[in-house]
Amino acid sequence: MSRTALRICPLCEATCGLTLTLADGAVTGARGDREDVFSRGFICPKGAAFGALDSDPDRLRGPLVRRDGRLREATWEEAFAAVAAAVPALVQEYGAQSAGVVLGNPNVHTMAGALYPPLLLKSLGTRNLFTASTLDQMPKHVSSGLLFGDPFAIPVPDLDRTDFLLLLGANPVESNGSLCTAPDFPGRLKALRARGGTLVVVDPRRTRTAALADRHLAPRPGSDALLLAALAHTLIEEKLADPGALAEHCDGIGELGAALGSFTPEAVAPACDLTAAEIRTLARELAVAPTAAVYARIGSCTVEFGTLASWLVDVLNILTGNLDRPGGALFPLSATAPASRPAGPGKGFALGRWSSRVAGHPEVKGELPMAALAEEIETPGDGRIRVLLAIAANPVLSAPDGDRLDRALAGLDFMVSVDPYLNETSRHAHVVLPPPPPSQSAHFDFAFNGFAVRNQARYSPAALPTEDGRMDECEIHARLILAVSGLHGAPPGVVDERVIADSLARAVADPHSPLHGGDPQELARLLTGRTGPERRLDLMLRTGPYGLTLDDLRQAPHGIDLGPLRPRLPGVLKTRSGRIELLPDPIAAELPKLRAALADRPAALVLVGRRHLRSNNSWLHNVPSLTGGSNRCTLQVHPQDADRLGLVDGGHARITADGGSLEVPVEVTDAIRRGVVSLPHGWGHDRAGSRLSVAAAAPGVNVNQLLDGTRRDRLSGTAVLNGFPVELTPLP
Ligand SMILES: Nc1nc2c(c(=O)[nH]1)N[C@H]1C(S)=C(S)[C@@H](COP(=O)(O)OP(=O)(O)OC[C@H]3O[C@@H](n4cnc5c(=O)[nH]c(N)nc54)[C@H](O)[C@@H]3O)O[C@H]1N2
Ligand SMILES: Nc1nc2c(c(=O)[nH]1)N[C@H]1C(S)=C(S)[C@@H](COP(=O)(O)OP(=O)(O)OC[C@H]3O[C@@H](n4cnc5c(=O)[nH]c(N)nc54)[C@H](O)[C@@H]3O)O[C@H]1N2
Ligand code: SF4
Ligand SMILES: [Mo]
Repeated sequence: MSRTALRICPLCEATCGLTLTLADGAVTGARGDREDVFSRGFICPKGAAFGALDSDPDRLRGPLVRRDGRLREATWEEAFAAVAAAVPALVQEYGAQSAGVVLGNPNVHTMAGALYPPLLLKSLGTRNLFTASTLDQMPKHVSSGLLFGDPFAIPVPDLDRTDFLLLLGANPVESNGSLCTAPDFPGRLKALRARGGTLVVVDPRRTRTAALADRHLAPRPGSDALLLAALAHTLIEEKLADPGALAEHCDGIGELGAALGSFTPEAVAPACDLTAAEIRTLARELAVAPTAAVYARIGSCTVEFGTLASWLVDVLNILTGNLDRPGGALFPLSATAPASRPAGPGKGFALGRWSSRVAGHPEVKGELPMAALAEEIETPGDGRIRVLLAIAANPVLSAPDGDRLDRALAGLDFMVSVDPYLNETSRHAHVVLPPPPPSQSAHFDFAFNGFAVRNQARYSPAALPTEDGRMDECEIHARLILAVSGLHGAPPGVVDERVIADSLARAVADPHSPLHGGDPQELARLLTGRTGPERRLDLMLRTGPYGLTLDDLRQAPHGIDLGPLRPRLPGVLKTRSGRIELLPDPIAAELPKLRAALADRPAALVLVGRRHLRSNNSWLHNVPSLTGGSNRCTLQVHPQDADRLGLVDGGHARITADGGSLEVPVEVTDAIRRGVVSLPHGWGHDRAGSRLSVAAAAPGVNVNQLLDGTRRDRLSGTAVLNGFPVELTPLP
């Protein structure tokens, strides 16, 4: 007998609703849920492979504990007892800073990852937090923090209503979008063109997204900040800037012209390898479009001037009057956002409140750069990281210089991995705690609803019961928190009940909360969830801006549509001035470095990454239906570069950069511009002790081995992963 169940897909930021077919306690099929209020039936090959991924035989079924140097199967009780025996004692002996926490990307795709890491950090009392953000979007958090006072106030392009979309360094036809949650991104781009709108794509590769565009510009990688500065300059110089009603919310508009003075199209054109005329035309088009949105992602973030580029994106949206208006770029409002408060001055956003121990890297949003993790483990002295908790993180492949990190992890006194796979990183753990497959967990998108192109709320209860011998990931996190806090053995529910009690105490005392003046105990009894995390979700919904409850979501299994994005200024602002701070000091201080970069001689050959529709960072190469075909770890080279360097399609090359060298198969293609090569990340599955049988058969190479981690976006600590110089030599 088969039945169906609905499940929001956790594999990318599009959050599509899936209809799973279930038989004999397993997922036998997945299709798009046509009634889903947001995704309306859209699905991609990864979502369609949900069943195969869910039942991957290499997924760990139970915990592993290291004994006599080897990881062996153990009971959950033994696993948490091992954590409880090791971590509090080490922290007691060496201090709170001897513990480090690494949070990887899938934490934004699980309820556990949203609800528990803040509590874990608080229990440990450490400042050594490293996350995928400093390999990704941290520049955007910093620019939003500085502009709007809130690092999470990230405007998203109003895809469904805009007349003009300028998209830089993103390939949503393959990635399905990022910091812009939009199921069927490709369909929405086609709809934009069908309604007479314009799409301009800026990417050194002719991607599938670029193929949909009215115009594709292929500048030199790393030059987006210059291009965007020249666009802003042109708007000001040609008197095309018209912030309209935004002007009353902005400080610093007047100073912007002088700050960007030297970035004329003529000055930046050689560095970008575009013509000044192309840049001026683009600025004029942006200015005259009835509505327009500028949107930039990975290719503009993980570069040397990532924060400046991220800032300039919003500067352009402001100068053209498009920020916070329909058809422009708006701030979403998720159902679990804290209740809004009256506009006015806020706490602001500070950088560098503390620094890393070894190299003195400034803290950003409470984090240290992932690229500094290895040195913090290796370098002797007080506060050296001896204990590491890695949750849904595979930095050995995702971060610069994986070999060094690999050695560093091997030297830890104690390491815990919360991960379904024994892979390049978790193989170093002393205890591995595997979450169940996604069919056995409930789902709510705490993170992505805040970046969605339409306000909506959807909840998926677990499609299948937790299999015998498995533990829900929320319970794993709760027990881990208890084990590191010396409370091993306490019922995991106490973790949630404490959060609920604290949140209720705050809510009833907060005059802006819908629960103001209530009785906390009474309110706690009202919460309807069957589990701790469900009760916490219920509470967040009740205190949220739409006053929803978990029951409301349960009664609407295809989701609740909360309407198109609406203007939210000045309510979102939390700067000290209570206004948009258009030219914040840290940005102004960085601009001379961008100006100086104009004089740099560009490298002859630089490398950029790429994503494939059937991949997902470092962990989807173990599903047979998602591997093979065009999803390969090849080095893409332009035909003219191949000729010049003596490389042939299907041949091999040695590629060398700061961090090391690799042997790679060459793919000659004119879909990449001259002077640029591309290698995808997340490969290199050939390390002993991993259990990834499919991935190991076609391991690929780890592109991040080409980096030593010293190239960074200074303001955000984000690693440069795109546009770094490489050298190529043919191999026989
Ligand atoms: N060169 C280069 N490097 C890059 C990038 C690039 O573009 N180029 N991109 C960067 C970006 S944007 C990111 S976000 C990072 C991502 O890098 P990471 O943060 O390392 O994330 P992933 O590789 O997605 O997966 C990490 C781990 O999560 C585990 N996992 C999967 N599902 C679950 C789950 O439900 N629960 C738990 N607990 N674990 C789970 C996987 O087995 C894997 O071990 O890589 C970065 N690295
Ligand atoms: N299929 C699939 N989907 C994914 C992922 C995945 O691994 N696979 N990963 C997920 C994650 S963690 C993230 S963060 C998102 C990322 O989502 P996107 O930001 O859309 O990432 P990419 O598809 O890597 O597209 C980045 C583009 O930037 C271009 N680029 C490189 N350098 C530069 C530059 O200097 N300037 C400009 N203008 N362009 C440049 C590259 O050629 C590439 O086409 O995707 C998510 N979705
Ligand atoms: S686009 Fe993303 S969310 Fe949608 S089915 Fe594919 S992987 Fe899942
Ligand atoms: Mo990412």
